[in-house]
This record gives sequence, C-alpha cells and structure tokens, in this order.
Amino acid sequence: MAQEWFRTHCARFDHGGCGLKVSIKDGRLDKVVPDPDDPFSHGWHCRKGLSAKERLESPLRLTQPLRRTGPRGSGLWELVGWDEALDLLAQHFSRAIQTLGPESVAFAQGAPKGPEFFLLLRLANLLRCPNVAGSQHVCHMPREQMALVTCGFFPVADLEGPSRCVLLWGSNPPATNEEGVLGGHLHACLNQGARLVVVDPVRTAVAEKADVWLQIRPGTDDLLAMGFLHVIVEEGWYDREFVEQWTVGFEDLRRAVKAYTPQRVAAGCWVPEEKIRAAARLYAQNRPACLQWGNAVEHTPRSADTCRALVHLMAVTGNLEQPGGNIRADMPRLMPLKDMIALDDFPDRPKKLLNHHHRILPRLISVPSWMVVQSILNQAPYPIRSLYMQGTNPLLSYTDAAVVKKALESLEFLAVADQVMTPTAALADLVLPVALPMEYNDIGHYGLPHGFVTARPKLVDPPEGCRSDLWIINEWAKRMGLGDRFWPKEEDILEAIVAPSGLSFRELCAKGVVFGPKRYRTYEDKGFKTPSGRVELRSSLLEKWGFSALPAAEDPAPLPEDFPFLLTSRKPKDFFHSAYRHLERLRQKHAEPTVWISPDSAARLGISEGQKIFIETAHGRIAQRAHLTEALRHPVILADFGWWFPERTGDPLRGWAASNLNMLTGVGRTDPVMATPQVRAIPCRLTPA
Ligand SMILES: Nc1nc2c(c(=O)[nH]1)N[C@H]1C(S)=C(S)[C@@H](COP(=O)(O)OP(=O)(O)OC[C@H]3O[C@@H](n4cnc5c(=O)[nH]c(N)nc54)[C@H](O)[C@@H]3O)O[C@H]1N2
Ligand SMILES: Nc1nc2c(c(=O)[nH]1)N[C@H]1C(S)=C(S)[C@@H](COP(=O)(O)OP(=O)(O)OC[C@H]3O[C@@H](n4cnc5c(=O)[nH]c(N)nc54)[C@H](O)[C@@H]3O)O[C@H]1N2
Ligand SMILES: [Mo]
Repeated sequence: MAQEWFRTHCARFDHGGCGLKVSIKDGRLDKVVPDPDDPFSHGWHCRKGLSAKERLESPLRLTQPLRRTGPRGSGLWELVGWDEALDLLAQHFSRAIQTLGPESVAFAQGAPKGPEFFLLLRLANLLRCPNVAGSQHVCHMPREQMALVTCGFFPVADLEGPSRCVLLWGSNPPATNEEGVLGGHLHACLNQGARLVVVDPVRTAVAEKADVWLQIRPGTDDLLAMGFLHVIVEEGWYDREFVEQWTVGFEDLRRAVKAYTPQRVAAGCWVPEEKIRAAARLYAQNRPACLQWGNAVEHTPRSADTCRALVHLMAVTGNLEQPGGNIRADMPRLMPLKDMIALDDFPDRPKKLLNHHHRILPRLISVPSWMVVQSILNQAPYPIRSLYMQGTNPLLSYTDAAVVKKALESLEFLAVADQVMTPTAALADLVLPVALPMEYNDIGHYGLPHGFVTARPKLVDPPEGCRSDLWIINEWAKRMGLGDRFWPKEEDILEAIVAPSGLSFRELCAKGVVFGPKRYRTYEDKGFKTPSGRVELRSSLLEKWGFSALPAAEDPAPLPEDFPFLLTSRKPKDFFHSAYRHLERLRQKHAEPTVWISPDSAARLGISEGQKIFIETAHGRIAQRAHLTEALRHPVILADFGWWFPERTGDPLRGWAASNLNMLTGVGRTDPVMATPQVRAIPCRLTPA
C-alpha cells in the first residue's frame, strides 16, 4: 500500500510538543521526521520525538489488563478483559466511598500530559473526593502561584518580542523545552543578538554561550535572587515610572532586600561579587529582558520565596507585559478549566484538601504527593485506602522512595495505568495498558498557561488491548453512575474542549496549532488582577493567608563533615523522568545511570572515569557511574534522576532502588507556602562501590 504523510505533534516526551511529519504504511507507523513548516517548533526536535515508532512497537509494552494473583509485587498476574477491569475499578471505588467516605480513596498523576489530568480531577470532584495527588508542588506551581498572587498572571518569557537580554535561571530549555519554551526559540533569540545571563551550577551547552554565567552553589537561588534585587534597587536600575504607577510595597521591598549585599550573597552562593553586580546590571539595563526560569528554582529550600523574588525582579525592571519581557500568554478560547474539572460541584473542596490541613497555600489544584503518602501511612488526618494512578511512577518520582513503597504496599487496592510494567505498576492489584500518542485523538497544552494548543490526531490503531486514559476515565465514570456528567465517546471530550474556539477537532488538526491572542500592557486598561490592581511587591494575599508579605532568603549552612559533597540533579535529556529507558535508540546514548563529578573531587577520592560509586545521604544510598567533567566544580555533584531497569525482567520491581535518586531525598523540610520538599542541594558523601 502507498505511504501517506500526516502532520502531528510530539507528546509525552517532554514539555515541548514539536511538529512532526509521520508516514503511515499498511496501517503502521513508518517514518517520523521533524516538520520544518510547523508554526510552533519550526523544525526543532530531539531524539525522543523521533523514537515514536519504537515507543509504539516496543515488545515491553503492556497490551492487556492484568490482575494480581500472587502476593503484592510478586509479578504474578492473570489477564482480564476490559469489562472486568472496569467493573473491578468501579465496584471497588463505589464500595469504598459508600462505606468509608470519599476521603478514603485517592487519585494520582505525575506531570500532566494532556487533558487526561483534568478529566481525572473531574471524576474526583464529582465523587467529592479531594485527594488528587500531583507533582505540581515540585513542578511549575510555585512559579505560577507566586506570580498569580504578585501580578495576577503567569509571566511567560516572550523570546520572540524580541528580547535584548535573556536571564536563564535554573532552566535548561535545549534539553527540556521547559514550559513549552523550545530550545529552538531560545537559539533564535540568541542568534538575533540577545545578551544572555545563566544561573546554573553546571556549565550546560547554553551556559557556554552566556555573557555572564553564575555558577551558583546549588540551593542558594533564594539568596541570589534577593542579591539581584539589592543591586538593582540600591544602584537605581529599576524602572521608576512603572514602580511608582503600577506597584505597591516598593519601599517595603527596598527594606527587605537591604541586607542582601553582594558581599553576603557572594559568600553564600559561591559566586564572585563582581559577577553578581554585572549580571544584575546586564539584565536591568538591556530592556526588554525576559527571565526564563526552570525547575531548579522550586526544588531548593525556599521555593515560594525564590519564585516570588524572581517575579519582583521582572516587575521592578519594568519587564512585565512588555514585548520581549515576560508576558501573559492567554490561551485560545477553549472550555474553561473550572468547567472541565467540575469545580462548582464540589464547593467545600478547599476545606477538605489535605493542603488545608497542612496549612499551605489555599489555591493549589492538586495535593502534594507526600501528603497523600503520609495520610496512607499514618491514617491521619484521615486514612486513604485505595488509589488510582495514571501516568506516574511514584517509586521513582516521589521523594523518600522507600517510604512511598511502604505506603503503596499497605493499600487495600491500587490500580495503575501505564505503558510498561514500571516498579510502581508491579505493586498494583490491577494494571491497565494505555494507548499512546498517535494511537488516539489528543490535544497538547490544554490547561497550561503556554498560550497555544497543538493537535495530536490519531494516526494508527493501538494494540488491541490498549485504551487511552481519556477512554478509561470516561468509561469508568459511567460505571460509577456519572454518565450524565461525562461523554458518550472519548472523541466527544475533545470536541467539547475545543468547541468554544469555534473549531471542530478536525479543523484544529488541519490548523495544527492555535495560538491565543498576544497582547501587551493590558494592565493599562484593567490594572493587574490583584486585590490592589497593581503588582503587589508586598503581597496582601499571602499576608491574609498567614504568610510573610515579603520574600526573604537564608544563608546556607556549611556542609556537614560526614556529608562533604553537595548533590544536585536535572532532567534527563534523553528520557522523560523515569520513562523510556526501554527504548533502544535512547538507551544507546545514555546506557547507565551516571553521576557527574569534577576531576578535583575525583582526585580527592581516587575515583576514575566510569567507576561505579555510592552516593549516600542521610536518607539512603544508591550507585551510579562516575563521569569526570569540568562542567561543575568540587564539591558539587550532578546525579541522574529516574533510573530503573525495564530490561531486568527477572526482578518484578526491575531494580527500582539501586540507582534511584529519590532513595536519597526526604520530606523532612518542606516549603511552608508550597509544601515543596528539597529535591536538590542535598549534602552527601561518595565512596567507590
Ligand atoms: N529527585 C527528583 N524528583 C523529582 C524531580 C526531580 O527533578 N528530582 N522532578 C519532579 C517533577 S518536576 C515531576 S513533573 C515529577 C514527574 O513524576 P512522574 O510523572 O511520576 O514521572 P514519570 O517517570 O514521567 O512517570 C510517568 C509514567 O507515565 C507513563 N506514561 C507515559 N505516557 C503515558 C500515558 O499516556 N498514559 C499513562 N497512563 N501513562 C503514561 C510512563 O511510562 C511513566 O511510567 O517528578 C518529580 N520528582
Ligand atoms: N528531556 C526531558 N525534558 C523534560 C523533562 C524530562 O524529564 N526530560 N521533564 C519535563 C518537566 S515535568 C519539567 S518540570 C521540566 C524541567 O525542565 P528545567 O526547568 O529545564 O529543569 P531541569 O533540567 O530539572 O533543571 C534545569 C537546570 O537547573 C540546573 N540546576 C541544578 N541545581 C540547581 C540549583 O540549585 N540552582 C540553579 N539555579 N540551577 C540548578 C541544572 O543543572 C539544569 O541545567 O522539564 C520538562 N522537560
Ligand atoms: Mo515537572
């Protein structure tokens, strides 16, 4: 049969969604190539996206629902049909809710991958269950929520403005396409001559291009951000007119940053004083300038205050809502999120959330995953006995992995929907095999403040026994008596989401990408969406909720003698968190878990290139292979995140603990506002294995 070409967008490989051209032959995927005509990615792509065929055709894919027959985690299963699987889910959850109440069950998803996260929230809300565990508290939400309280919108870097200066803070877009800002967009902006400041403990490929690279001591971003504000305020580089007309609390901020002198900040952050001044000036003097922040700013001790100080930086330099600065990226008209998640059906949700019990910010949409884990283990403030998980692998991705395992093992019922038998799925009572991108109709970036949606049409049939997450939730909901609040078919969900745009799903696919309106300085008409209508450098909302109205930072403690190294991490370039170690093409490039250490550190310990070493923290010990590199400096090390071994099929849990970074993390200290545990900047020691 002839080969036919189609256009679609990459999905579930990172935050991007690059345009791809896909050829289909005899009903099967044949070739996948980048789409140079895509209006969003313009041909930018990575190895992951090009592995789509391998992902669909992997022999390790799950293709039938499985029910546990042996002890939990024994790897003993029987095949069941979908009818039986859905009945089991529905009967179990209905019974649990009737007998123990809706708080006794929970749902979980990791990084949202498409509309399925919001459909899961809808199901939970209609069941009046407040427990939807997510990774939002370590992913994006500290940034988003601190921006919302300060300036009323999520400020997105407008690289195409064009910008005259980019401040890249704990973000690595060429490897992660973080927040839909593609590495390609950043390259284009730099090629047009924008200046570049990079804040990163690692000399990344993009740090090499920087005018100023601040090789920060991991975990001191709060201090450095306050130091930037100090320089800009004290030296008078702020935008006086904007500050006067459009902010409240500037004098309070001036007092708050006074103590963070470059001298003090330099000592804490291990960055020369002069470089701090130079970087702050470069950013403040080259307007418009945009700040692109990443995961690192919220993985370190004071996540909320770090994020808030960075919003202040955008504000006082007059870069908010300016072309080339940090702008509002309004979505195209789609079904409002609050309707999709049926928020109005559960008015007392905020009070029922574990978030309320733990007294964190009242606006977080999901429950920080560790709270659900503790609730399972401690049965307080209420016990959670049953859990449904989709698109998440908590044994690898939640902090304190050993405790997570204990919690999952103690559940009465655990169901997991995934594409392969992950260590987490191996602990389940019921495992559901999912259809993958290109095997069902889907849209990208719905519900995220990225300013656009991408079409991801179905191009091939999934394996016979696989179903999309959308289908599973929709059908499950019907069996829970919620048919009238869900949709007849899976496709109807997408039509309903897209309808307000005036398009059908087919029409969206024909366009490929739909952007929201790009508008600047909207505050001139309407003010900012805060209680005062201005940017609140002194936050009335945080004050009202019992938090400090102004950000503060801490000087880091010296490293303890028994843990003299400082462990940090980043997202794997060739994988998505813990996923895709089973794809040959990706695994070839990155065969084993690897920890980067400086030649200086290695010499002190007598460690050589490629040697297996133990990394040990107060929480646990793992092994990874040493790679010696000048990209970081003693005593900082950069370990791989997300490793397990899908090929170790003899072990039901697939070597889940041996190299798992989250064996080394804990929830001893969490951010008071956002509940973020510290996942980077952890004191550790190294020994040859
Ligand atoms: N130490 C440490 N911990 C971290 C982080 C860190 O940097 N360091 N990062 C944190 C962050 S930012 C995040 S977002 C989380 C991520 O946490 P998770 O989302 O739990 O991480 P993943 O490993 O991506 O797990 C996703 C699972 O979904 C499966 N999957 C892929 N596509 C689909 C699909 O369409 N449907 C279903 N049902 N399953 C699918 C994959 O096979 C994989 O097993 O981890 C957090 N944890
Ligand atoms: N390839 C790939 N892409 C992904 C993902 C993936 O797993 N793989 N995950 C997606 C998800 S859910 C997220 S949240 C994003 C995250 O994407 P990014 O925000 O880009 O986050 P990371 O790669 O985790 O870290 C960014 C940079 O922070 C640096 N860093 C480490 N510690 C510190 C520190 O203490 N301070 C500072 N300033 N920098 C530090 C690292 O060296 C790294 O270069 O990526 C998304 N895209
Ligand atoms: Mo994330």
